[in-house]
Amino acid sequence: MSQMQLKKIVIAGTPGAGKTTFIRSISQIKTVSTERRATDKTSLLKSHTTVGMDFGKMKIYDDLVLHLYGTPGQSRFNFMWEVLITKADAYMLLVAANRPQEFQEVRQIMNFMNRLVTIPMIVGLTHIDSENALSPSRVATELGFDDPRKKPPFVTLNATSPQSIKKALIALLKHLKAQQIQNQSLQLADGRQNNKMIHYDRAQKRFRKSDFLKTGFCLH
Ligand SMILES: Nc1nc2c(ncn2[C@@H]2O[C@H](COP(=O)(O)OP(=O)(O)OP(=O)(O)O)[C@@H](O)[C@H]2O)c(=O)[nH]1
Ligand SMILES: [Mg+2]
Repeated sequence: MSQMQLKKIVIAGTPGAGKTTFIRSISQIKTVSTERRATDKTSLLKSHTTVGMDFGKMKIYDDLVLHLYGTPGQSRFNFMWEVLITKADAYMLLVAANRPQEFQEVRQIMNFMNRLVTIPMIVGLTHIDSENALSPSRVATELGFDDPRKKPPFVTLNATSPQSIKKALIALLKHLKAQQIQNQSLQLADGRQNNKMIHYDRAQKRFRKSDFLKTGFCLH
């Protein structure tokens, strides 16, 4: 029997990017959340905001479990960003593709994290169904990823859709695995992307193990 692996994944991003919704949509346990009524500019976007953290769990199969931590988006709670990111194996930065006025704040979040940790991260673009959404390449440029070698993977998702969240998590796990292999100076045997449609069992809130074979975390 192989050893159970637990990966701690942080979901970061500006207020309203979709962090709480993401974790609620995908968690297999009742999530822990710390929402309060929004009083400042966040209230223009939505009624409630996270003031502590979100927590959810996702058992991908018996030997791979994800713990998902959502940060508060507001920078006045950045002490929580530090608490969460310093324990994380990887993080996903959610960026609302339709709100370029927040990209400066997004960069500040990245800088904050990068000062504390060097862990794999990917960008998850949300709100791409909005008619004002910028394309992924435009967002990458606006966020300052001019050098393709330094650009993290970009995925698109809708935080209300478990199917799209799953694809985003697969991309993150692949990236994490690739970084681990790179760190060990080994070649990634299969770097091909898995773009197949993925089966999600709504009743059991569970995915097929085979879907995750290509992440490299399933060794048998
Ligand atoms: N149309 C659309 N709505 C989305 C998408 N992703 C998230 N949402 C909605 O956007 C809102 C996001 O709210 P939250 O999940 O509370 O955002 P948050 O990132 O946790 O925000 P804070 O806790 O304030 O930092 C919710 O109403 C979601 O239903 C998307 O891709 N498209
Ligand atoms: Mg939240």
